[in-house]
Amino acid sequence: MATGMSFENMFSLKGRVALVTGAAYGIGFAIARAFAKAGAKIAFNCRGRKHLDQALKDYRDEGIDAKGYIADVTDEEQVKKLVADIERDLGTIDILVNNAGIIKRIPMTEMSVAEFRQVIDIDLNAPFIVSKAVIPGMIRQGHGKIINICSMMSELGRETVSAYAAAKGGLKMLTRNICAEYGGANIQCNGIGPGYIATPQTAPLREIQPDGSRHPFDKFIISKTPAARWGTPEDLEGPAIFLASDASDFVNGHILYVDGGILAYIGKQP
Ligand code: NAP
Ligand code: GCO
Repeated sequence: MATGMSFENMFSLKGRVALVTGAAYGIGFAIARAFAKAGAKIAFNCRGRKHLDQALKDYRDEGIDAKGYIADVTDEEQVKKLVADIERDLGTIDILVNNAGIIKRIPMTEMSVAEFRQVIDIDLNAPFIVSKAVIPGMIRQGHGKIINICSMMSELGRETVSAYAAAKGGLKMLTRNICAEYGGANIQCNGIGPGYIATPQTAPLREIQPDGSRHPFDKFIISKTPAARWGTPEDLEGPAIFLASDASDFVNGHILYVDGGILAYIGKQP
């Protein structure tokens, strides 16, 4: 409980074991790096050797001794092994960030069922699988923090992202349900809903056009965002540390939108 703690201890993650899924690059990497700066021991996974080796080098370059594992978060057996390996190498997981995710931008009537299922599998089923594997250890040790990376699409729809919106809307409710089911075990499960963040996932929306002009979607996002810019992965560091630390011990089942104001804004008047 944070009451009476010094400011530094309140936000410190010293000695905590954190698993950030899909943290070889992008938002996951920035969150893991921030946790390491706050004192946490970092574990991350990704799907292939090439990304793993590059990420281990990137963490080392930042002075972070992260442990990296190859594991697909949609595969329950691989996830069980991942959690067991982390417990062996670092100890019981104190903080889980369900960050791994994909998007497919395809109009709904053109999207195959297999494509829809793949997005749901990675963006919604996997946070269930990983949380399920980690919660028993958190119960045994008497505390735990789970952060689910949600989206603007946990609240809003748009053309071409039906599967992603369905998954991220579901993830918001999985977050609330984990809070409801395990809050009594001193587990806090919250979400972060990033706005439009400049990462590989959104690179196609920011591509410079053949005539040298900016992508129309890029201009659209700037006009929809009161902060008038894209977010950066670093914008998520403070909110993630807050939700991983003792400072948020009575915050549970909440989605913290970190969106430069998008959800507060109806859009520019004509
Ligand atoms: P990104 O740059 O595409 O990174 C996604 C990460 O997820 C990659 O490291 C990828 O690893 C990993 N991953 C995907 N499927 C996986 C699987 N089955 N098993 C293990 N790892 C897997 O995306 P990002 O923009 O950083 O997004 C991170 C999270 O934030 C996602 O959940 C995304 O939906 C969410 N988000 C992003 C934005 C944004 O504007 N960028 C906004 C809101 C929410 P591999 O190397 O194995 O492919
Ligand atoms: C899209 C984007 C979004 C963002 C993010 C918004 O195509 O609309 O990729 O879905 O990545 O999730 O919060």
